[in-house]
Amino acid sequence: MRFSTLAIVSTIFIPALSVAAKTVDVVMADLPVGFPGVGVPKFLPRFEPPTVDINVGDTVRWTNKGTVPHTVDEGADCTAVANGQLFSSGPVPRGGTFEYTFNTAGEFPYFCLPHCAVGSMKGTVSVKANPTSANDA
Ligand SMILES: [Cu+2]
Repeated sequence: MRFSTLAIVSTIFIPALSVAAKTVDVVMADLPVGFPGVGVPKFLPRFEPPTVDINVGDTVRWTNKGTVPHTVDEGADCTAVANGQLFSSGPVPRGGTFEYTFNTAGEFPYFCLPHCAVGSMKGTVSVKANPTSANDA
């Protein structure tokens, strides 16, 4: 009697390939920075967490839990992507949210327009190719 490895592997892994899209939260607020216990605690506007890892098809939801408006602008070094900027929220007020669904794999640096110069309000979304996308080609 032959043992069908392929059948067993398929049975185990096919459900795992159906990865449901998810939403990941990032907070925008004045949060403590620096080294705990050293000097006076310092609060600066920033994104928390500053880096998120997601899969293609997932959504990032930024929520402003601070007191002043923030933006979510694709770009590095406080400079917006010149052409084809994927996302630019405009001012997100206190309590407001901005969402973007990433449909392409890659690294997407972003920043807050009014607070990038402070040096603290930058982030990166790292998007991995979804395992199922290999079957979509
Ligand atoms: Cu800001």
